[in-house]
Amino acid sequence: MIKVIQYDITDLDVDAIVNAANTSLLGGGGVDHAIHRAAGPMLLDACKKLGGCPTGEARITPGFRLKAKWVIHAVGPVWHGGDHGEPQLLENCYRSAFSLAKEAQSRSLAFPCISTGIYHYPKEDAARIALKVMHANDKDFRSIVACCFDAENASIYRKILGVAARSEDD
Ligand code: AR6
Repeated sequence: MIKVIQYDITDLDVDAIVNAANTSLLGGGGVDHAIHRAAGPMLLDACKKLGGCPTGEARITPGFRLKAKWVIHAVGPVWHGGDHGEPQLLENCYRSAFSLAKEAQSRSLAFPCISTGIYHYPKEDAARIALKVMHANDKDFRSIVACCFDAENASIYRKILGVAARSEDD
């Protein structure tokens, strides 16, 4: 089941949360900063051992102080106008995250709106890609959460999914 909520992903009680990371995996701003702050310094130590991650791929670490058991660090593309492979890279990044979540036997998984902040991917285009990959994996999870931080993303996701705002309470 796919749910849309407007919330802080670091506070979610799910098996795994996805981070919108960069290729260094060594932290940054936005949701990456929030996740590292909430998980504690052991997360950075674990990330250092991974040696980075190419754009369009993902890596997994424990969640340490988070409620989530796992953090899946997915590297979305920076938006450079759309003809530099951005849609395929964004799709690959969601697919990689799902595949790691399955390997870790996660049944519930939450995503931020990858690439739509500092990386400036157009929100509606990004949401369509995210929801397409979420639908393709829906049957393998008890709950897939599109965890939007801003009202604009939440409303875009709900519009595409065709659900009313109160669906987050379902
Ligand atoms: N919970 C859920 N979503 C959040 C939170 C939160 N606590 N905080 C921000 N968001 P961004 P990107 C939303 O910029 O565009 C970092 O420096 C935010 O509103 O975090 O993929 C990394 O290290 C937006 O919708 O990630 C990379 O260098 C979404 O998360 C770079 O930013 C993604 O915004 C990645 O840029």
